[in-house]
Amino acid sequence: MEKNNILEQMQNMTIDLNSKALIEKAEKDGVETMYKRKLGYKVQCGFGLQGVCCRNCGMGPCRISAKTPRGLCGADEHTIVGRNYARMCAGGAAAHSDHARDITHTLGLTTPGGAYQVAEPEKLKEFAQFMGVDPEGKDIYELAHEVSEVCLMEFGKPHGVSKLLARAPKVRQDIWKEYGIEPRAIDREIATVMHSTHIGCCADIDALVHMAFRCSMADGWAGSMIGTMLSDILFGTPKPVHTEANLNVLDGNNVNIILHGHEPTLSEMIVLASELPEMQDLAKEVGADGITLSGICCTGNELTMRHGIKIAGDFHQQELAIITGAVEAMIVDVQCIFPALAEVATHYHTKFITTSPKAQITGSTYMEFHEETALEDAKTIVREAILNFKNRDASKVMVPELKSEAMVGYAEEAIVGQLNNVVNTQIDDMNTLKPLIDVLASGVIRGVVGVVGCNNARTPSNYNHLTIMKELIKNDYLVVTTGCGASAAAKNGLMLKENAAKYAGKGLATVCQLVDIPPVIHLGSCVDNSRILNICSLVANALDMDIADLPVAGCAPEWMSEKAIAIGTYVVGSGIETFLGVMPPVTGSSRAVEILCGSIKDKVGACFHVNEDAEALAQDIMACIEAKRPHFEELY
Ligand code: CUV
Ligand code: SF4
Repeated sequence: MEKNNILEQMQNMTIDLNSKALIEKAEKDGVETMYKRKLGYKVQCGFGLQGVCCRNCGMGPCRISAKTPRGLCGADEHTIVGRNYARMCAGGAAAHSDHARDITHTLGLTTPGGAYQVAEPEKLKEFAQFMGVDPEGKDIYELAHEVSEVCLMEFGKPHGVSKLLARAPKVRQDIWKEYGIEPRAIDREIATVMHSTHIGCCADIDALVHMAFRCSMADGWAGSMIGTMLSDILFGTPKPVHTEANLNVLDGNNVNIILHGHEPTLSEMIVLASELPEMQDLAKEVGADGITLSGICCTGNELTMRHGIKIAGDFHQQELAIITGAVEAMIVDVQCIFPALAEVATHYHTKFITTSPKAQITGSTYMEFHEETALEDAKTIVREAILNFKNRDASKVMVPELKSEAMVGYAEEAIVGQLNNVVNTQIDDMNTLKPLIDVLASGVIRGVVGVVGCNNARTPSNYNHLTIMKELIKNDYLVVTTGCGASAAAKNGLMLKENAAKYAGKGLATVCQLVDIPPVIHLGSCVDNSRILNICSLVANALDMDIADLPVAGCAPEWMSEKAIAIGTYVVGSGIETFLGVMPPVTGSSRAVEILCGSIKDKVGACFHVNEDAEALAQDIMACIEAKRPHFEELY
């Protein structure tokens, strides 16, 4: 292949202009990126793509084809696809929930004046009450510790189902009861899936899908919901705040520290540490003007939501960030971290610092972080980053030109409150929710779509996200977003009220101007998809409807992680039609496709819809919501 041709092919795999520039720099610097590796994967394994490869026992791997329609144990394509799908859900639920578990333990470590404190005492009291802990007459830290214990029980309690299901409308809870997908303890659902997908256990596609749903429900309606709630209590409920996004946020004269991964327990401490005068002084001593923190992936989302910390980039830009040559340290904890960062970092001065025993990576600098010694650990890590500034090689630095401004930080309270022109209201009554409901019912806003999730190398980075978001807002659908979808929107000016007139339809643009919201609303990280469940529940409760009656939809245009599959599954389970821009590995089983994209609707009131053509997918979403509107208007 000719050199230019290779470069062009790689650049065509993203629509981000900064990324294109850095892909070219990577070629010059002789650094391999995901885009280069993708070229080597011209043909991907057809069995894997269809989900019909099983290696659940040592007699395999077995692969289903016309000649070999059954594995050695006799498992057919439906069993194998079903087991693989259920295991993806379990993997995703485990990741989100284990993150939530750490946050929950952290709540137990809070002390007045300590590294971790209770930032939202009122929210804590309210939540305590909900969880059955009486806040009356208790010291706030005593209460925090008690709530921590009660929440920890949600992971392993021997009896009963998730307490958080009670947030959903009663009709919805009945649907779950009827189908039997009320999740029990989080760990139990995950273990049950692992057990049932072991060789010689479950071999019925309906039962496997059922199990996958119950496990995913434990993610959405327990793990993620606890994660979000306790993160707000610990670090503050996000409020609208200005930020900037894309790799130009790296500052040529500052020590650049990028935080990448997921758990705010680490990143919040890095923020605290880097703001200390001693660290600022140290930065000056080594010849920098100061310290610039920025984020990648969901850690970036958490930080920008709560502090306006700039978004360096998304999942597909993690290698490119180091390739700018301007990053002193990439500090990571868990999830969505390319092991490739270790190799990329060897070409530059960047320190690639891993911190979690759950995600150690060969070739990284491992500096274990403990919540018990959080601030001290954070200081050690930040110091390491600052001292690395002197090793920066100016001849290797190229910070690309583009960044965009954005307004972020819309928690449930902010979205509802902003529509009601009061920020940080308590969302408790029909009055507060009325403006939101009115604009929906009148059709000024046709519907609300959660466009969320990752970047996937099977589509050009960001292309599906932007195509779908733009089409939706142009047609007066309000978009809420989390995860790397949120980064895509922020990088491209969709999170600015000022751009509403340019991108949004007349109805939506008017609402944006009137109540001061952008047409695409940043709702946080992937665990914050639980905020979407909350908002839907609030609205449905206020109207005495089921979530499935609302003119809303979910969409993951470029999903790639197991977490995303778990999210999609609990969103469907919650009664929200869910649209995927990339086909999950289930096509090898006609039954699995029939159920997931069809008959599951009879059980939960929604199903999956897949279309790998982004324009067409946007049309599908709008058609689906329009079909819901008459019924919604009638009920209203
Ligand atoms: Ni948790 S899961 S690539 S960071 S959204 Fe981004 Fe979001 Fe997917 Fe990962
Ligand atoms: Fe093959 Fe069955 Fe073993 Fe899977 S569980 S690898 S299908 S023998």
